[in-house]
Amino acid sequence: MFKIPPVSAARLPELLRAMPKAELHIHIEGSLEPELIFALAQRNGVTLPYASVQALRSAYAFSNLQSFLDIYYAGASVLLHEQDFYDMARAYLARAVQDNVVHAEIFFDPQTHTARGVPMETVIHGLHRACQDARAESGISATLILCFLRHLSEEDAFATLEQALPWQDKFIGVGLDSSEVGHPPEKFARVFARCRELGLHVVAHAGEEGPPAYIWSALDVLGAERIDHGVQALHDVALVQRLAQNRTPLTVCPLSNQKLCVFPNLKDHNLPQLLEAGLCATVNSDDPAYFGGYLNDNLVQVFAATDMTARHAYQLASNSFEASFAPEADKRLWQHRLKEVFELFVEHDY
Ligand code: ES4
Ligand code: ZN
Repeated sequence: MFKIPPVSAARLPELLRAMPKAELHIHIEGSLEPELIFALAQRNGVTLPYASVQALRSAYAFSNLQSFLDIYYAGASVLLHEQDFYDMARAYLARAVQDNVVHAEIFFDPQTHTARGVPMETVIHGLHRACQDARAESGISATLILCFLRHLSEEDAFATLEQALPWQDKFIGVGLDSSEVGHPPEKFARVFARCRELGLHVVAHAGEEGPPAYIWSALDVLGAERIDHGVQALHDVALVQRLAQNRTPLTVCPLSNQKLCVFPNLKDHNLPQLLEAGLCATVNSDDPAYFGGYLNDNLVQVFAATDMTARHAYQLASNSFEASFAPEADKRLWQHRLKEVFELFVEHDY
């Protein structure tokens, strides 16, 4: 077992930023900064219901998930051409590299685009090319996960899967996102069964605003290998035991939870308790352009608000690699690099 060196509170933010990490819960459409939204609107001749970058940014005051999703889908309406998807993903990946993210598994919402007449091929090719070019340029490993919108029908999800299958080699799995309450995982039982047959990885948002019962059905009905958010799990002792026993990862997003009022304040976030319960929790940015920060901002702010230490930091980064769908050889290399960075923070008294 690796011995975690004690690190003073003053140096903890530096360590959080420096440690290598994986990002497993990022909606690429949620990385569109207001400046890029306006630039793409102008490039594509799209009219936005906001007069300026400042007017758009000032609309970012959310009371729950739905109030955010309404603005998020409006922002995504500027994406029309392959180059738009490419530019969006390159901007995110460049930002991720600055945060020492060595691996990203990126969600995309094809139905948001195909419903506006954008071909599936345009979406997938733009995003995939960005992942390839970012890797060639900076070494970051980046893969894609196709998400179905749960407020739409299972039939629509099946049609979306069908449209994407010619490019199955360009995404590693499927997820389930959008409005949670009233759209339980069971609604998508058949389409997820088909995805599993196709050999795709399966994840699902559950227990963000919805009850622990949705986490149970994400696991038992959809066969989810990871739960996105999952913070409501702590209300159900048997569920916590199940998640801990199987090391089922939770991709937790502290700033998202704060901005969407899942927790009244960051100091009330249950991340420390999730870790203390032995769960494979990870920290992620969700929709960084909307929630006030990228991955390191999430880490630094949640650590500042709670009483977590270097031990928790190590656990979170290690969990992020364990929870990823990357090849085992890559995971071993990143875990090794993680130890090396922590060793640099050993405090010597000379
Ligand atoms: C999302 Cl925070 C969140 N929850 C559910 N679906 C989403 N899509 C984009 N962000
Ligand atoms: Zn999400």
